[in-house]
Amino acid sequence: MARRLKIGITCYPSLGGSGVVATELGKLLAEKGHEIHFITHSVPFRLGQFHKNIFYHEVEVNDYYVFRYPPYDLSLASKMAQVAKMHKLDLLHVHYAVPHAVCAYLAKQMVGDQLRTVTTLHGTDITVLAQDESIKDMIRLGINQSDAVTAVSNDLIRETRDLLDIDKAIDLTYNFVDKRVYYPRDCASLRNDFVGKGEKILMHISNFRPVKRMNDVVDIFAKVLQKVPSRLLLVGEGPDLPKIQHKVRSMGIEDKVHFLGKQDDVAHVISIADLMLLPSEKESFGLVALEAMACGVPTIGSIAGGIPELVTNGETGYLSPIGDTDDMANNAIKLLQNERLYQQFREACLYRARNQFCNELITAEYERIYYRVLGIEANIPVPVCE
Ligand code: GMT
Repeated sequence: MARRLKIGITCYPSLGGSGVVATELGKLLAEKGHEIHFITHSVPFRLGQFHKNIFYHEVEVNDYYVFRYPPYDLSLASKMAQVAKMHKLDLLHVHYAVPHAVCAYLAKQMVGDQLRTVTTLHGTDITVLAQDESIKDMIRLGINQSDAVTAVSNDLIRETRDLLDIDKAIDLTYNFVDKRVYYPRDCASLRNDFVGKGEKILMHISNFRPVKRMNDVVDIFAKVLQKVPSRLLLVGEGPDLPKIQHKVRSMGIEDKVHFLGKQDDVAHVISIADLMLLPSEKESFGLVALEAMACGVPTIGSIAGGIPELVTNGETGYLSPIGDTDDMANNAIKLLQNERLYQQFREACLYRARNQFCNELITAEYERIYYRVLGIEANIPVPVCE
């Protein structure tokens, strides 16, 4: 192995795909022998068991009485600098540009140029926040001052360039799944808790934000229900939850829709589904569709952001224009009513997830970027995914 690196990782530890990717990446790097220091406001929710190469540093915010708004960003930057000095970190890898890229830049000012910074753009940090003129220049500064920038799809790279007028090279690093965790689980009894004989399960997992188009999720399901006996399982919580609960009641389908709230054991939950619904307005990648793919569950989704780079239309799922719930419902019905076609899609899902988005492949890509910004020659072979 090339030199063992000391890496600080900052992310939103308790929600969203960016936190999941950052935490899983840290765990995989630690398994490969690198020393990983999570610098976050709480313990990342997917951190799991103790590992000798993983350290956790809590960011404590100073809420001195003159502060109307306790300055989290400054506390984070200070903590990054302290940890970097104390543990002689090689680099800080921050996930989600706002405010983390700027905090890393500040930390570097305090520590010195030898500390390298890598920023991974995940989606709404660009597609939503970079549209806000009041913070746009700050996001651009954070990106331009990073030693390397990565984004989770080609579409996000394009959108970053368009919105922020950035020339800087941006590396593509797709989301990944750990194949030791995401594979089709045997969940017959869990499935039977929700469906009767012959019924199908449609599932949606998200943070119930407007970009997820939860109304479309329910509309697609209601249309499918007219043709195929089925249930809708909604996993997650967020601002649109009350609105959706009301919609489900007003449509009179509340006995067919199950609200499961937040769930940690996503691989088991997904394994009971027949289809994943992802009709988002914006979606830089769609980690949940990849998790579903790895469990052999095709996605019915929208042609939005990076989803088409993940879901191969007509092979591992079907994609329709944003808002076209008729087309999405028809595609779902086609798959659910044709067992042979469904099995083909399932096989294609398993193959694609394992071969294109496996943990070894993407972890090696991140390592290559780390060694490059540090100016260390390292031959990281392209792993063979099996
Ligand atoms: O899905 C979300 O809204 C959460 C968000 C986040 O920042 O955690 O997810 C973003 O990052 C994920 C990991 O890279 C991507 O898979 C999601 O597509 C992306 N979400 C959006 O672009 C809306």
